[in-house]
Amino acid sequence: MQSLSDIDWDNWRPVDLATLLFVVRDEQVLLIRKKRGLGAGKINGPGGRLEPGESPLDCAVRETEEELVTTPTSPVASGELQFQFVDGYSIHVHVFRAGDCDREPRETAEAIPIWARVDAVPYDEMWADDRIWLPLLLREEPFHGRFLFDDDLMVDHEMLPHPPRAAVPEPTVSKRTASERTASERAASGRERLATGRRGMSETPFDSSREQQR
Ligand code: 6OG
Repeated sequence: MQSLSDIDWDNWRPVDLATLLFVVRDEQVLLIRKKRGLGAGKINGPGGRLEPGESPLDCAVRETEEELVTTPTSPVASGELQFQFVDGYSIHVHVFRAGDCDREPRETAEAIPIWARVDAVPYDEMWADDRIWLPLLLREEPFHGRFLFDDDLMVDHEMLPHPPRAAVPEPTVSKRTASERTASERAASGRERLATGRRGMSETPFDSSREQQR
């Protein structure tokens, strides 16, 4: 697996579903120095993996409360990120944005809060993909990105032309082969399957020994 084109995105199933949430207020964005979990040591937004039966929005709010002891105000969906790692792990991240939070964020066992100016985001200390899509979130533009990582190294990336949206019924699609379908139809049906949130259904083998680190 060397590039995104090696991946069958129509049948891609993430091992994990997760969230990120960014409070943007007064030309500043609320970030965290993450103390544990996937990406420990890096700067990121608050967020984490969905619990069984939990919606992405509920997860984003819960994780922000757990990590920073503050509740985001009226979060809205901003974009989606699909990450494939070459070792077989994969994670689909729903990203939210909020205009405020109800009290000043506090350090916890999981995270240290950092308010960064929107024109001085510390990308050098963040995952490599962030500098591609976080500017879109800050400009309130929807986004949908796909990324291939080898550990911390971003091997390939692609921003799709259309933001994810609810899949529309495709009554005629089943009569055609996949190659006859348009790219947007294929993308929409893939998103529909992702929206069902089937966890642990990766097409590629997942090395569970790595899960400890994650
Ligand atoms: P926990 O281990 O905290 O859930 N995450 C990523 N975030 C960015 N910006 N880039 C990536 O590139 C990421 N991969 C994972 C999503 C994992 C958290 O880490 C985020 C979740 O908030 C590879 O339970």
